[in-house]
Amino acid sequence: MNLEKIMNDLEKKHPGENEYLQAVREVLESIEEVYNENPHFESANIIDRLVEPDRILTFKVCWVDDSGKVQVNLGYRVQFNNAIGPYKGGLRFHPSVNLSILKFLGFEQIFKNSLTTLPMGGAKGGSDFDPKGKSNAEIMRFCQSFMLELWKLIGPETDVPAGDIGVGGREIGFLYGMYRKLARENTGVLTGKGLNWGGSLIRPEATGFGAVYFAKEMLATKGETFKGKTVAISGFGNVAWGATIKATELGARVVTISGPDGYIYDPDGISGEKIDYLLELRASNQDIVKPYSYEFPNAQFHQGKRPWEVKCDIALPCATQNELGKEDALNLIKNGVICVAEGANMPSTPEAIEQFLEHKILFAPGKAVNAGGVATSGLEMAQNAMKLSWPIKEVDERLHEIMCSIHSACVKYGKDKEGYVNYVKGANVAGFLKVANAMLDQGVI
Ligand code: NDP
Ligand code: 2IT
Repeated sequence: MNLEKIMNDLEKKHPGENEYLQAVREVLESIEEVYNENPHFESANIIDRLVEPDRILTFKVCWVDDSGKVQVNLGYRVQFNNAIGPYKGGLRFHPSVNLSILKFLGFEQIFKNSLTTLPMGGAKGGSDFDPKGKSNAEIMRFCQSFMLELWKLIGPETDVPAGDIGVGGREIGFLYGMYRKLARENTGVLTGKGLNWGGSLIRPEATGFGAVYFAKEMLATKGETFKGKTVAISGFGNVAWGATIKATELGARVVTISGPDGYIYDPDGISGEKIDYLLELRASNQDIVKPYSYEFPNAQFHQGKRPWEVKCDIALPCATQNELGKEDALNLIKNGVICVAEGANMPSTPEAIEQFLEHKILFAPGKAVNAGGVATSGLEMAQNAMKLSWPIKEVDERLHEIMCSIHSACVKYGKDKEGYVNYVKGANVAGFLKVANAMLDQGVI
């Protein structure tokens, strides 16, 4: 594999798509060795076929706001690869959304979904719509208009979207309602549905729970547990919420959460009624973290800062891409961090990852750590196909098993001669091999 030539060609073809190029480089660096050892990958030109999405749908979303003004946003769906199952991946509504971000997320999703052991291909979609400050009625009208275009491309055996940043249970409800009306069918076309209309128990918690189950396995390789540990978490969305609950349940103290404007440090730990309070604030569509420090006076708000300056044993970045840079990594290491597990997608920059690996910190990438979300989406699809619902215990046990199996796959392909597990390499190689072999089996299409 001529990595630099591949990257140069991609940069020329897709100038400025920095997140996408970053995600591709990371995967190619990891798989270079296994790719070169298996010449049949090169003769089938697997790399060129993997790095470009199968197709991208771009569309305009027009909707009317509460003042009667017509608003226009952009909508996208990137269908990346469906060699091992229907396209599967979330929808992100955030003003920063562009093609580069959705291509990076769709590309990552291929390998993540492959790791889950379930038959799901990779996709991602979304819009530059900003849900912040919008009324429920505005969100409904936007979702309906968005689905008016998207429904033609998706289906329970074709492409199954779900939530991501800015898309939770409420948005999935509005999207599903419109799909059902247009397609005239009730099928498992979206995951993250409400429990009364085809959703799965544990799906809302699954990404955060799964991340903590994965981190628990990482800690166990060093004879450590969550008990008594101090945990720094960023974000306070769906993923951070589930991770906070599960880490607390396992005996840890979560001391930070964050938003785009800064972070909260709460030395007493964020649990119980404090989580309920944050959920209330989140449901109001407003910035959430600052008011926390008025409600709970022991907590401090650090404007414009990231939580990585706090002393902690475990760090779980759960907000967004590239939110943890080299200086943050060095701070965490200086303060004695033992484990960094990515709840978000690509939250650490390549320079930060380099530091974690160099210092032999337990570090695992989002595509392994946060795969519990999409894995439970896969379990929701299975329940929908059987037209029944499993009890909490069954879904949670399956999620736990899947996270343990992803951990084993990372160890299998990522352990070096000295016994250090490079989870980045392990996850990328394990995810890649399954998809690449499926592509070889199915011929050039
Ligand atoms: P949510 O919209 O529920 O929450 C996002 C959180 O991140 C919010 O606390 C938000 O703060 C914060 N945030 C958003 N943008 C920024 C930014 N630019 N800087 C700092 N903080 C920011 O999203 P999710 O919890 O669903 O997603 C979080 C991450 O996890 C994303 O990387 C997503 O791709 C990934 N993920 C999500 C899965 C899921 O099932 N939902 C599954 C796997 C991965 P505020 O609300 O104040 O803007
Ligand atoms: O990044 C992700 O894996 C998600 N946002 C969840 C995707 C899904 O289809 O459940």
